[in-house]
Amino acid sequence: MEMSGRTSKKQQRCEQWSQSIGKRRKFDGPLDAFDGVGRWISRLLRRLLGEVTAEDPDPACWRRAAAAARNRKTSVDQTVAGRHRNALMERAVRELWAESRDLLGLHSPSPDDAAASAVPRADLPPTPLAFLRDHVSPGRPLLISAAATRHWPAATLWPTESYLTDALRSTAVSLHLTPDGRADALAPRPAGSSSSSSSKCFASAHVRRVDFPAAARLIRASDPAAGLVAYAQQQDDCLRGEYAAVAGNVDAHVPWASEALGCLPEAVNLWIGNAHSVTSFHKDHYDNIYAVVSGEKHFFLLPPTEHHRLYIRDYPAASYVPAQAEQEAEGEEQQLTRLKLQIEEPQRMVPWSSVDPYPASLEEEAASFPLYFDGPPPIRCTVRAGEMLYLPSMWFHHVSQSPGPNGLTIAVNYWYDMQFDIKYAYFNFLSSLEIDHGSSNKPHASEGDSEEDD
Ligand SMILES: O=C(O)CCC(=O)C(=O)O
Repeated sequence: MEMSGRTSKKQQRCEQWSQSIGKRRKFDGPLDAFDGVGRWISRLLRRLLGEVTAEDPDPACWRRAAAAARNRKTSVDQTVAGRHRNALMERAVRELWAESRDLLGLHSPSPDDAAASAVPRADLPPTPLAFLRDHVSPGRPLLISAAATRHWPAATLWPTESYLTDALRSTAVSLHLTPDGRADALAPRPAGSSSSSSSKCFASAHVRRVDFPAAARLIRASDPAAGLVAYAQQQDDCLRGEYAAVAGNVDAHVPWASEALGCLPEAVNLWIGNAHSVTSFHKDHYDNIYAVVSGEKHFFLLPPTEHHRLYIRDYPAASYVPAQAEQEAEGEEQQLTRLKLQIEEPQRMVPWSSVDPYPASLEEEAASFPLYFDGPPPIRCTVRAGEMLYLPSMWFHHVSQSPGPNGLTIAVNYWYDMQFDIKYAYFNFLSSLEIDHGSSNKPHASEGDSEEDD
């Protein structure tokens, strides 16, 4: 997803891996056979296109509207015919949101039960067949209780104050630094930067290699009030790379998921942060098994069918850099205090979700992005220490966290290559449909699935 640091790595991997799709899989047949959501989307899209065609004014009216728009140098969609078409599109897509949630059985819990989630919960890990049938094939999340990781040595070792610091005493790790805990997220464009109409940019963290004990200290002390938030979140299979010394404390893969998906994970990542690190809305081309070891992770989820609600637009890429030239040697933590944002040169654009679910001004954000704020609430799911979330590929997620007793939130996730099947094609087609809901909702040139994920 980072288009600078993080996303470009994922993007490269995705390109390489997508070339090898199909070589390792055992279960291509059954996945297609259970592809209920894909078929449902196809049915809805056919209906939607049928309605738009059937209810459009006659072709002569369309031609007149298009000519009038050309003469006035406005878009066809600003004409009466265009607005009529947009209204139909929006109505049909809103129906799709409701019907796909219904199809997946993701019903909002009672508002009286603040802790409840629409995500189905299992006390024990599923069998591979049940996981494939009930979750992977329909693309339906699953939360699995602490029984899933109770046998991991990490479950007891990592939440302590000192185990990781001792085990990784002389290990340099990649630390992602931002002033406010929002890496790979939109930020106000730095003053003086030119050549883009957007007032925002896509900001990537400043990445430093730091000895783990110093990294843990910086993470615990992270605070936007002090202008520095550190998050260890290198997404390049880092548990088996930088953190290899402690990789044996967790399962090398998730056996029931590997069996169901017909492959081993492509990447196993470690995430260590405190309450100030937030991951903005995005999606990934992976089936994700996300296990929390210490603290809690709070997910906001939107199914891929709700693509339009996130207003994915192109933003110029920017990176945080030290405000003054760094003099310290690698491994030292002093002077890591001030960062400034710089637009990347040569400029490149990153397609990213425009929506911040916790904006400074809710009124302003809701007026700019009504499809998100007026639509069904995102599906909330808190994953507690010991629990595992299955997050199907292409689901949008926004993640915040609460630390455990050691002052850290620690999680491991297993990314499995997704199946680039007919559902993928349907979602791409859906995302290419334009809903012109006010000026904030104009699709960007590269809309489709080249996108913010990886
Ligand atoms: O834990 C986080 O901060 C983000 C996790 C995430 O985006 C992922 O697993 O894909």
